[in-house]
Amino acid sequence: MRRMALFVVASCIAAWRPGPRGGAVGVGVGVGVAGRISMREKGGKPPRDLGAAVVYLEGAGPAARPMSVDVAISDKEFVPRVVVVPQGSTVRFPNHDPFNHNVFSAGERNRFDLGLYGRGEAKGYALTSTGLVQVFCNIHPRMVAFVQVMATRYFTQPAADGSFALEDVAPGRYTLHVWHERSPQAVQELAVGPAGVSRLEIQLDARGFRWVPHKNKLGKDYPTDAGLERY
Ligand SMILES: [Cu+2]
Repeated sequence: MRRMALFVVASCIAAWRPGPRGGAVGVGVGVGVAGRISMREKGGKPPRDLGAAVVYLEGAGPAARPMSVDVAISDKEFVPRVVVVPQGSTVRFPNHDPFNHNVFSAGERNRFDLGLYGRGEAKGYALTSTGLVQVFCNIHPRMVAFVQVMATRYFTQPAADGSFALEDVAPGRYTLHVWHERSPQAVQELAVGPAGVSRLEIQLDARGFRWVPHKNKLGKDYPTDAGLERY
């Protein structure tokens, strides 16, 4: 019974969400924006992680409901390595390793330090500012995760083959961004007409990528023996 009531409420919200300029936009007005990304790799190798890109439209649009997302820590890796969430969402980092981690982010916005915690524990943080959040561990310098925090619901991640589709986009003018950890960001103006947009082709380029060490949570270099981490 309760589920039914929730469904009705959700339907009403979906039918009359605010439009980009504050007016009401009915269901069925939104259109699709679809395409495919590709990436040039060093040595002409085939791209290996197109699904870790983030595709989004910058511009007016309705916000998505904040959510709670888990990024697991397993075998000294964040899994998944890249997530995209609506503004106000909470990201939790459950530790599955039999030793401690110290998850932190040292950016200007969404700065946090979850402190040391061990196996079976999970700590999280609510991301109130939009933009890219780089998440590190203060003990293990190779651990990195990326959280893209979005102002509107016009975002997605591609399938493994690079294809992507945004649904129910209000016609208008936007800036399309395609972000990937190993490529300069692709940015282009995008006019979305009443028929939507299909067959966008966006090329990324990872050939110039190289790993750059980052600082620890105190802004210092990691110890030079951090590669031989002891737990
Ligand atoms: Cu760690």
